Amino acid sequence: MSVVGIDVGFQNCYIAVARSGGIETIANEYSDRCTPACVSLASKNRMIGNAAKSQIITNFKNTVHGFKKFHGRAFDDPFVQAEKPKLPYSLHKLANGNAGIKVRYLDEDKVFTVEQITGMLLNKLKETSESALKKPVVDCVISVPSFFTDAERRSVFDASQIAGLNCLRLINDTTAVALAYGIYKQDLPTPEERPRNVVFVDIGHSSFQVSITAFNKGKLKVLATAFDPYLGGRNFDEALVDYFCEEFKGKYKLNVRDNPRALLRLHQECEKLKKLMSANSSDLPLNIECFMNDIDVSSRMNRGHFEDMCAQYLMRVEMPLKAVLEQSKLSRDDIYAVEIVGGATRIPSIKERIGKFYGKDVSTTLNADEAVARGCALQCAILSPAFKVREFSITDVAPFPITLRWKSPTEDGLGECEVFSKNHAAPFSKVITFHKKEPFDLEAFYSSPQELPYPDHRIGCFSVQNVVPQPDGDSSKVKVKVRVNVHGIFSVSSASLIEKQKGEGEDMQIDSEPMVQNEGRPEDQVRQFLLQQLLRQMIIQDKLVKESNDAKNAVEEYVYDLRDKLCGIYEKYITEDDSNRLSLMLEDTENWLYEDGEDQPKQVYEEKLDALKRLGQPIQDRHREHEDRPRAFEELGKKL
Ligand code: ATP
Ligand code: K
Ligand code: MG
Repeated sequence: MSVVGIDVGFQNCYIAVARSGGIETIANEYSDRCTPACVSLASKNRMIGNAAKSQIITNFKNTVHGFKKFHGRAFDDPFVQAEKPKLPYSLHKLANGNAGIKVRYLDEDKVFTVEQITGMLLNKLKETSESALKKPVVDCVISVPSFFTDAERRSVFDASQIAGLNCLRLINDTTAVALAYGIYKQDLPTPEERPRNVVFVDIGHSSFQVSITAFNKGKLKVLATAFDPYLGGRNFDEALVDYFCEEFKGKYKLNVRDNPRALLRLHQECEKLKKLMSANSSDLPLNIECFMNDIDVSSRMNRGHFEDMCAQYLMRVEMPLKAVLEQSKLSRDDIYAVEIVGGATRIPSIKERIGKFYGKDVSTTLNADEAVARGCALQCAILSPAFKVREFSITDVAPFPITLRWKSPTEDGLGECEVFSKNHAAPFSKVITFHKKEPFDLEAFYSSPQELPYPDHRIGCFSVQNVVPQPDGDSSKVKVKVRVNVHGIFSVSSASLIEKQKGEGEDMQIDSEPMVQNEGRPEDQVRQFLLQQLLRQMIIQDKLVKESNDAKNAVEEYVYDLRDKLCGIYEKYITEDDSNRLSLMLEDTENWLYEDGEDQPKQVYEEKLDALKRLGQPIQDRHREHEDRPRAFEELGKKL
């Protein structure tokens, strides 16, 4: 059984695997350990990851990136609505109100759910890990931002199922990092000693997360988490883009925002410039040739100016740092180290602000890009029975308080209670006892909507059925189990009716069958199955296109190779007439490849190649025979 951890970033994905030698981050077919979170749909196939990223400008309407925050969101959600005009591709309102992604695929207009798009990406990452491990990959652990709500987590989980993965845990980014930090530390305090408290900051492309985690030998406990879900590297890119758009309007009379391709190019160049400025405080050039309307543009920027432009974002760095410290009830002196990960922590003034706030130098002992994936792989190793890894217990938190409200049709027992307080330990189960004579509904919701980065505070409705009064007419005792599970998802998992046993000590449970029905998700399994089938079809289609491309390339290569050799090393082994005839045929084939042979099934190319080889092979054989002869004599000579 394989042990795989996946960090699905807003921009960058990483995969780590556990092998007997330890945890290893693995590279994709481009020898790149980072796979861009990008899916490109085209008229014949799909491209995912690096191949898709190269389509961002050329096929901008159908190349989907920056979709991670659409998980679990309604089309009308204010965040979705604010993103929409900035996206090069279109969003579409789905029948269930969610945001779907509209693209042209196989020459038809198609709408994909975000689960399908992430499913494609996850499936690609699955394939990458399968080719590294040389065996099937099913079990995995996937990271999500710590502030992801129930709806967002369920959506990512659905995506993992579409991808054919069995996600053992959705783990919070900063918790994965904490695990990667702690599991190999030999010098952690014993369980009786005061724990070592470490701050973990992860600032990625789209968001900012921070946690404080307490370590003792063999365990970690997250004390608190805080976040700015809308602050990340991309805000800094956008600030540069805004600035240059404005500048080019005056300087070159260009309306960059009206030209999606130019705007995307500017984005890419600004991101590069931003990264350069992290290493370099001097004046840096920005040059883009043939930018728009055949105009070359150029400008300059330096770190000081950039920081001024981004003052509004830099100001926001402190807030989560402060919030997490307050919630943990620790003082700065209790903090042992501040570990930073995520690409955007490389921005010097961000790093500085973090260090300054906690009054210590930040540590960069973890790999800033790979720590999340490595932590995921470690968690997978711990959960997998097939893998031996040292015992390490992880206690996370539920970042948002959850309240349960109940009502029944006729009884007037309307009530509510907070079942999970802020930063309650998770995963965690609780049993709540009700006294009821009839079925009743439970409504779960996040009880401090102002803290939520997500506009809808409802979690779900659960109905407890089959509740009847006691034979004597009294209320029955109904025990309901509520749970924040290992994925950070809330559920009402079971209910049981307890019958009073007159005179005897213990109550007896008379119905252990779960009677809880979660409203609104009954047809899920069928739907998931159909989506898996659909993905499989797309994979087959991509494979056919790839095979046909490979076969076509083989013909092309053979043509060039043979032509070269006909005027070179093969010249002596073919008559001039035959050579001329063959050359003509090669030329015909080359022309055909650009015309009728542009797009054919694999077989057609294979037949073409066979026909060429029938003519080429005898020449090659004669050549080889001649080459081998002196060597054979030499060998013979040695033996004699
Ligand atoms: P998220 O965690 O929000 O889902 P992600 O995991 O994809 O996003 P990361 O890969 O951690 O994000 O970071 C990517 C961001 O870091 C990008 O905005 C990128 O431009 C930025 N970045 C990377 N290197 C540097 C650098 N040297 N200087 C400044 N920014 C950098
Ligand atoms: K990442
Ligand atoms: Mg990240």
